[in-house]
Amino acid sequence: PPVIRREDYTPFPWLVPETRLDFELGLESTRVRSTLTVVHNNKAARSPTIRLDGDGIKPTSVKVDGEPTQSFVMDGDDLVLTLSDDAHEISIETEIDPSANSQLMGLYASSGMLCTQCEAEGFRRITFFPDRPDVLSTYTVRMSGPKDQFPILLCNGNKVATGEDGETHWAEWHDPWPKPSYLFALVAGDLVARTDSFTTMNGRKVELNVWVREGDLERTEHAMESLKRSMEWDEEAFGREYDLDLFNIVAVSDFNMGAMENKGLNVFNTKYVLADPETATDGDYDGVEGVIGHEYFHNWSGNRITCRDWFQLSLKEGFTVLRDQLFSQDMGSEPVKRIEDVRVLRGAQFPEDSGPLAHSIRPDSYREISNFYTATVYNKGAEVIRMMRTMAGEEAFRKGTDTYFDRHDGEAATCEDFVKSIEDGAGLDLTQFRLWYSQAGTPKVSVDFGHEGDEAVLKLSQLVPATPGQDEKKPMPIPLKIALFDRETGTHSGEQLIVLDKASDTFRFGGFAQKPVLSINRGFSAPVTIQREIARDELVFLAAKDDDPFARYEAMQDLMVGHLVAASKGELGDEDRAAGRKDIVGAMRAVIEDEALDDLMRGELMSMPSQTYLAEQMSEADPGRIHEEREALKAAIAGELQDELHALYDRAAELPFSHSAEAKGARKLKTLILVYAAAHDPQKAAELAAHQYENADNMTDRQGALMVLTGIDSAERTNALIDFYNRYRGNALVIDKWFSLQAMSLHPKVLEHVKALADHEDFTMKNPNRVRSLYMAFAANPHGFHAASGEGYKLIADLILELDPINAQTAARFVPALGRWRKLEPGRSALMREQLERIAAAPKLSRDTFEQVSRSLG
Ligand code: BAL
Ligand code: ZN
Repeated sequence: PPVIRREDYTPFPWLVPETRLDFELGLESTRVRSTLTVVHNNKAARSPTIRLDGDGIKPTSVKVDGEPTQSFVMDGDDLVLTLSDDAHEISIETEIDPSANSQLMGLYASSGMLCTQCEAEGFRRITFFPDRPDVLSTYTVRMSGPKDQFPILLCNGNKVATGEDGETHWAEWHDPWPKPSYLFALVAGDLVARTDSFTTMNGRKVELNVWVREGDLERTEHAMESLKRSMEWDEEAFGREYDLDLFNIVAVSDFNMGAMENKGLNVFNTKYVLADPETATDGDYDGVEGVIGHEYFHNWSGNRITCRDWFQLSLKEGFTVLRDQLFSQDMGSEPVKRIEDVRVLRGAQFPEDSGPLAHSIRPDSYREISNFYTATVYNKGAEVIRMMRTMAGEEAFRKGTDTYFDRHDGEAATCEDFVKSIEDGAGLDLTQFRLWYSQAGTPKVSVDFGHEGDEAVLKLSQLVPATPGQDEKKPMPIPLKIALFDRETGTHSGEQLIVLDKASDTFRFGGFAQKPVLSINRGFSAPVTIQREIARDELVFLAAKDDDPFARYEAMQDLMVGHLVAASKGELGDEDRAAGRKDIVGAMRAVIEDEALDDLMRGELMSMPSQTYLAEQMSEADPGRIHEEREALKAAIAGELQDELHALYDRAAELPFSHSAEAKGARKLKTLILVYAAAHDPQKAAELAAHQYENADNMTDRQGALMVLTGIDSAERTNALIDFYNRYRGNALVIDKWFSLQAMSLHPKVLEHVKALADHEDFTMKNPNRVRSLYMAFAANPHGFHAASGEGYKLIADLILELDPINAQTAARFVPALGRWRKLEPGRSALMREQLERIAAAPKLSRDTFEQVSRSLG
């Protein structure tokens, strides 16, 4: 497959002001007639031909200006038409089979309904079109089909006409806002809606619908409330008002992504729409709110202003992730949301940045753009914009975003357009900051903190590591929020923002007769790794006293990370191990006893660093050793703090179910305490967990208990797994949890369990949620995936090979797990690489999987 390069961008030679589509819908056969008005693009070089992208489709008729023509050729999948003048009307007919579309790109069938997914390049599987984001067109769409099969017919924009003809009915939709083809959407099926309305700041009354299968209607309240909150928040926080009279959300159970921001017709994975206390956890509720917000916010950051080309993906995704993060921060606990977001970044993006698939947030080349819907483009993209906000301050940043929206509304813009708008609107100089868009790799900031006379002296240096294709890096501006704590009083005289923009620099702070304690990268102001020698007692101090919740969390994490990394490397003697544990237990006790903390935050402070994060701290990780040490530390904490943890559990268990922060915090603590208990006294923990399971009146408690039970070989485990399955049989989202919990478990036979689950009657390769529920969960379970025999790697490689012809996009998402071979001890490293080579040698790999595997081996 060819490599596509950012530097090769040229504007399309034709404009397509109007697009008319006519669909005769059928599950097995849908006829599509498209009519495009095309005019020469004055901003591009003149061309006698027009290339219309296609993917696996054939034209059954091609007309120019109403006359059948033969003046076209097929070039691979594309249709290239010769045109004699500057303006024409092109009409093309195609016929597609949605029921055969297992890739879930383009128009496909899902449980009897028809729906579409066009981003990034799915529209070309429906009809021939300049399928690139800088070709904006106004769409009018007519669709017709059997009334009984497709009673509901939806498309972008507004419904302008409907009619019936015997058993068939039709609807015509018009979207007044010019859009690229990736934002086109159509849905036809037997659906019901929860309907509500929202009146915008300028008085536009908008009809809101959340469309689902009949039995799911009761689980849509939270989605609707989240939508209304999103609409209101975007007006207040960013001055953005909705721009149509209708906003539709449709939930679909077969979906590659989380959701899709099609103009006026968002299509969602059911996972991010359906929620009730019986079947959805607190995390699921937060997920629904966050994704509903994210897709809604795209209406401005993505739809009104779209991307010039796919290299600019972070323009809409990075910015929209930041917007959804700020929204969720405002709706719930700001510090806890910040910690969660940093955990996602470190868990998914840092490994990407330090591995073979590292790329900058604005990549320079790709073979398959689907492979670049990554944590780097999304989450690091959000962090980069967050840094601008931190440097500008909230008010000036808002002026910057206002400038961006004013200046580029209606355009297909670039990341450079965004940076320039922030620069002009917020009054920042971002010349050097632009390096964050072009350089990959997580910067390492080394900290040398000393004391001279009455000055605290902070020496910082930065290193941006080499990444594939980028050997040499330049220093980038790194905004670091810091505070200097007086050890005696436990206070500081104010947070400061310093910007490290050189390879190394020294910052001096006067007025310190004694060396203060340094709190750095507060709020995670920069997406970097901080490397510093810090005494354990200073970490204990910060873990107890830091007034920045993130920094306090970080101190707790650092305390445990330092201990576990040294222990896993075999660097700790008995005495050091005991001393380290004592400090950790002491800090944990202080957190339990601190009455100023709420339980959501307490839960964060008490959480262990993940196995993946620990592995990332080592150049050659031994997952088996890390697992043992992590379990041993858990057991030690649970043993030392038995009474405190019990008392905490009992206190938490008294709170009745509600969605309040208090009740959510209590639920988080209960399961966390079970996790600790399981490492210390598995049988006792199994009894406690079984009790929590049986008495649960909500999914958070029930799932938490089952999660702990899956790791303990016991009768309680078997009973709960059987009960859970029978209780929720037929509810796909909950059965996904049942698969996941077993695949994530700490049970010694997890590998065998996963193999058996793949043969379960409810398992199917056709549904991405189900595939992910079993195999993504397993690939993220170091305990099973990194089995010393290499069987875990083989299992994932087998999956990739089997899934690739069915759903290439989903298959390719499993490759990064096998790309970590350079960071493993030699035995596992060789076994993992072997599996990548086996995939690479397979005939007929998709472009998606081929690209990921070759980069991973490269
Ligand atoms: N644009 C793809 C799905 C999302 O990021 O919202
Ligand atoms: Zn998005």
